[in-house]
Amino acid sequence: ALKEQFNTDMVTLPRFLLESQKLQSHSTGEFTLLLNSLQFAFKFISQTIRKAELVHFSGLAGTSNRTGDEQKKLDVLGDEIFINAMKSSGNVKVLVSEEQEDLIVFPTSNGTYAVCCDPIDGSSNLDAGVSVGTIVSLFKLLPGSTGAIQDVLRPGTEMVGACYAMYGASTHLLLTTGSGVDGFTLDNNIGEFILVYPDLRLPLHNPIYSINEGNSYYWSDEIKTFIENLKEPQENGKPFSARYIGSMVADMHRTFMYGGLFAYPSDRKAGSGKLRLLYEAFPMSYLVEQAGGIAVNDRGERILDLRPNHIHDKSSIWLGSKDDVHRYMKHIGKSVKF
Ligand code: P6P
Repeated sequence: ALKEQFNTDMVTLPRFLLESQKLQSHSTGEFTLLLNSLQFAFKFISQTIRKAELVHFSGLAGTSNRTGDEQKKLDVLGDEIFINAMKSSGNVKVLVSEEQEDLIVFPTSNGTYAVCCDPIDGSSNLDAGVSVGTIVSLFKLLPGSTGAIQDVLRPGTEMVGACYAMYGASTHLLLTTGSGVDGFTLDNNIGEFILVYPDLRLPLHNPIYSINEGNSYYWSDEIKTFIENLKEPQENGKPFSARYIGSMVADMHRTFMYGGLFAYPSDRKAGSGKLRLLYEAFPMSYLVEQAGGIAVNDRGERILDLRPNHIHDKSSIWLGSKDDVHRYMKHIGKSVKF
C-alpha cells in the first residue's frame, strides 16, 4: 500500500525538458533554458499571488494599462516578475506583455526567442478568489533578426511553443512545444512542477458550453440561434450545461480536463471580440489543436492562420472539443476541412 502513496520516480519539469531535448536533434539547449526561466516565473508569480492574498495586496493599483483596464496591484507585480525573469534568462530578445503598450526589446540580450504573455489573465476576478493564470506564446526570432516588431506580427502557425499556468487550489501548467500537450502540477513542498497529464487529449465532445450570455443582446442572430439550439434537449435527451467563470485560463483548464466549447464571439459592442490574439487566442488555440481540438474565429477561420497587425490585436474565438466546434462551423455553413 505504501508504494501507491509515494511515487518514487516523479518526472519533474526539468527532467521532462532534458529528456525531450535529447529527442530533438542538434538542439542547442537554449529552448530548454527558456522553458526553465518560464517555469521559474510561474512559481514566483504563484507564490506572490498566494502571499498577496494574505497581506491584502489585492485591490486597485490606481493605474490603468493601454486598453483602459484598471490595473490591480498584482497585475503590475506579475508583469514585473515576468519581464525580469525573461530579461535574466538571456534567451529572450523580444517581449510583448498585455500590460506593456509597446514591444520590449532587451538590448544586451543575445537571445533568439520572442515571448508574448498575459502575466495575470483574469485578474479582474482576483479579489473574488477565482483562479487566474499566466498565458504565454513563444516564437523563434526571424532569421537574421536582431529583435523587432516583425518577430511577433506573424501567423500563429509560426509559434514554437505555448503554455499557461493556472493559479488555483493547485498551480497547474499545460505546455506544448509542437508534439502534443503535457500537464504538470506544482508540488509546493519540493518546488517543482510534476508531470501529471502526459500527452493530454481533449475529449471529442462534451455537452458544456462556456460563453458570457450577458453579451447575447449584442450577438449576431446566427450566434444567438446557435446558442439557443444548445439549450434544447439533444439526442441524449439533455441540453448542454452552461459553465462560465470569466477567467479564460480557468474556463480553458476545465475545457482541457472535461472537454466542451469555449467562445468569446465578436458583438456589436466589441467588433473583433475581446480576447487578444498574441497572448490569449494564439497560445490557447495552439494547445487545443495539439490536444486534438479545434480553434476558429466567428467566420470559422483557423485562429492559427490569422496574423495580427498590432501586438494587442483582438479576435473572436470558438475553441475546444472537435465535434462541438465543428457543430458551430456547420451552423455557419463553413465546410469542415480540419
Ligand atoms: P467578460 C479576463 O478579463 C479576460 O481577459 C479573460 O480571462 C476572460 O475569458 C474574459 O476576459 C472575460 O470577459 O467580458 O466575459 O468578463
